[in-house]
Amino acid sequence: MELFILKLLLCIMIGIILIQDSDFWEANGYLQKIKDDKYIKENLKRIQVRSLLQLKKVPEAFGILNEIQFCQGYDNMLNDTFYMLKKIGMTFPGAIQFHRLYEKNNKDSEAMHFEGQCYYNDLNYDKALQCFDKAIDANPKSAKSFYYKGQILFRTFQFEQALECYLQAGKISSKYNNHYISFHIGNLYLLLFKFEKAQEAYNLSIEQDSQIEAGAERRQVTLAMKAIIHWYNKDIQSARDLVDTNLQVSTFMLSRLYQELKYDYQAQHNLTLFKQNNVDGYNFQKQNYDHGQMFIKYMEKNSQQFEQLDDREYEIMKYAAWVLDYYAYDIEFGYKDWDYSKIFYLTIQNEQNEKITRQQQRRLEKYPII
Ligand SMILES: *[C@@H]1O[C@H](CO)[C@@H](O)[C@H](O)[C@H]1NC(C)=O
Ligand SMILES: *[C@@H]1O[C@H](CO)[C@@H](O)[C@H](O)[C@H]1NC(C)=O
Ligand SMILES: CC(=O)N[C@H]1CO[C@H](CO)[C@@H](O)[C@@H]1O
Repeated sequence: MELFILKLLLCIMIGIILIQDSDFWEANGYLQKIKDDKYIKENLKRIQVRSLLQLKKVPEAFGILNEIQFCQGYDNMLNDTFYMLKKIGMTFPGAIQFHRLYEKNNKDSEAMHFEGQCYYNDLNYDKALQCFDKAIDANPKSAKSFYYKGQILFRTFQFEQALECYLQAGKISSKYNNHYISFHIGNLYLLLFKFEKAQEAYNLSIEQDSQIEAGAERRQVTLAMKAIIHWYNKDIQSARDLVDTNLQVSTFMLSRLYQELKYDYQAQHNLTLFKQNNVDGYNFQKQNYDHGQMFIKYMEKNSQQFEQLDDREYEIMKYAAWVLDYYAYDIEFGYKDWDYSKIFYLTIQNEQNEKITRQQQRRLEKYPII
C-alpha cells in the first residue's frame, strides 16, 4: 500500500479514537492535519492523475498537473504520466497537453522533453527532434533529451551525430553510461571506421557488463565484434583467439580466418556449417542489401563509400553489419517497442522508391523485432 495512505488512515483512526474519548480538541487537530498535510495532498493528486489517465480523461489529468507545475514531485509525475499515456495509447493527445504546460512556463524542460517522447513514440521524428532540442535549450543538463535525440539520429541513419548525443548523455548522467550504450557506441564507431574508438567502447562495455550480470551471449557478441576489427586489420591470430566457436553466427568469420591461415579443411567445414544454418539470410557481396535491417541499410545508404573498399574489406564490414542486424541490438533499455518494419518504411522507403518487394518484407518479419 502507498505509504501516504497509511499515514492518512492513521490520522483518521486517531481522530476517531479521540472523538470516542470526547477529546474533540485533539481530534480536530488530527483531522486538520489531513486537510493541510502537503505530503498527503500531493499524493492524493498523484493518485487522481493516475486514475483519470486510466479512464482516458487526458485533459482532466493535465488540469491537475497544471495546478502543481511548481510543486515538488512534479517532474516525477510527468514521467509517470508519459508512461501511462503510452500504456493507454494516448501519446498523441498527450503531446498537445505537454505542450500547453511548456507554453505556460517555458523553463519547463521536462514538459518539453515528454512532448518529444510522445512524438518519438508515434514515430514522428521531425517533431520529436524539435522538442528535444528545445528541452536541451531550456536545460542543457537534460541527459534523457540528449539520449533520445541520439536515438532519433541513429534510427534515421545519422550515426556520427547520434554518437555525439549518446556520449553527451553519458557524460551528464551515469544512467546513460552502461553496457548497452557502450556496446552501441562501439558499433557506431565500427561502421564509421573508427576502429580504435570502437575497441575502447567494446572494452568498456565488457567491463560494465561484468559488474552487473553474466550476460554470456552479449559478451560473446561483443568479443565477436572485437574480433572482426582484428580480422579487418589482418591480425588473424588475435581475431581467432577472440572468437567463441559456440556462437553460431561466427562460423562465417571462422571459415574466413582459417582460410587466411590456410587451414583449408577447417575453413570449408565452418563455411558448410554457416551455410546450413543460414540458408538464405545473408549476402556479403557488393550491391546487394536485401538481407538487412538497420546496419546493412546504413551501408546501403552510404554504398558509394562502402563499395570503394576492396572485396575483402567490404565483405568484413558487411558481415559485421549483418551480425549486428542479426542480434537486432538496440538500446531501448530492454523495451522492445521498436517496430522495425514500420520505421523502415517511414525513414527510408521514400528515398528508395519502394525498392523493397513484399517478399523481402516477409523475410524481414522473420527477424526479431528491434
Ligand atoms: C519513469 O517511469 C518509468 C515507468 O514507470 C520508470 O521505469 C522510470 O524509472 C521512471 N523514471 C524516473 C526518472 O523516475
Ligand atoms: C581493449 O582491451 C584489450 C584487452 O584487455 C587491450 O589489449 C586493448 O589494448 C584494449 N583496447 C583499447 C583501445 O582500449
Ligand atoms: C561452430 C563450429 O562448429 N566451429 C568449428 C569450425 O571449425 C573448427 C575446425 O574444424 C571446429 O573445431 C569448430 O568447432
